[in-house]
Amino acid sequence: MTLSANWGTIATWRMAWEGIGEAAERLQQGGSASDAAVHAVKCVEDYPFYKSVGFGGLPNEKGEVELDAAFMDGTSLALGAVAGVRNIANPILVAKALSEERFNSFMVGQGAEAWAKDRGFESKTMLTERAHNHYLKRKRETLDRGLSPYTGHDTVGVIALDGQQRMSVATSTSGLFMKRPGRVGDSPVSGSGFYADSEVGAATATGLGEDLMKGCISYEIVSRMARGMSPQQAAESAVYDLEAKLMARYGRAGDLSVVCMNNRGEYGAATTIDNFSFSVATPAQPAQVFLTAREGNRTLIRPADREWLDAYQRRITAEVIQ
Ligand code: SD4
Repeated sequence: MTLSANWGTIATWRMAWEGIGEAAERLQQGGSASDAAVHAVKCVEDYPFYKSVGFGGLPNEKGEVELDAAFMDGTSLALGAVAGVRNIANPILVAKALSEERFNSFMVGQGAEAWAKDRGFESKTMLTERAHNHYLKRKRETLDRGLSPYTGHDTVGVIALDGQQRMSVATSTSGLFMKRPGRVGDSPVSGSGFYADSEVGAATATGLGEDLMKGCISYEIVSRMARGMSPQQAAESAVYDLEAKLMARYGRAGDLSVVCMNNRGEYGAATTIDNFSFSVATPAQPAQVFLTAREGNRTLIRPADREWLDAYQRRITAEVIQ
């Protein structure tokens, strides 16, 4: 998809739609890419009905919410990340603050929590009653029906391009549902869950972190754009090449989904699954949700219609029946 734009923002999943809308307003008014990306992710972290990011995120197998987040400034290449943090209201704000540190910019667990507390970042109990009910229900279903606890995923990754051609990317997730305590996926790992280089573009991923990390997928997409591919070509070729390589060499491949944007505001998306959605805003296009469909080694993209959007809202706010 080609659009000329002097600013733009794209994010994984429908859940980023509202945040992308607010980020677009900031970008339109001359705001920076880093502010826009962080703000959009914070909106998702704060919304209790998104069960895979921030407040309301699903817990690990012991019933505790452990969160990962990262931020990268594509101009200075500064990056900050946290992994496995508990009881922090906005992991993305801590990641952004860590990106301003020369050393110790990727912190995990208790060390990260203590640093955040010292710096005055808000503490909050991140497990909601709703997320706890989901956990109990899924735990029982998993035991009763032998379902994989690891299916289902939704990391938010937001890319922003500002009017000064600066790019940033921000991610946040509660990680794989029912993960082991201490497990970390791709989302806070540079080059895997995210990468940004303002001279080229940025990419961010969602899916099975264990497999996304095997291909450093976000760095790979940015490299392919640097070598002259359009964002859509870079996204599709990187995702399907990685899937093929995993099948040939590892014997299986988990879900792999990505979005990317170059520094002209052209964007792309690719996925190995059927129900991947993403959100975009550019000067030519108010915040809009798109749905994808895989066809061979192509990812087809169409706008989400009102019916789909309404059904989504009903689904995510529906009562969790135990
Ligand atoms: C992870 N990639 O922790 C994350 C999970 C995810 O969409 O994307 N969910 O592996």
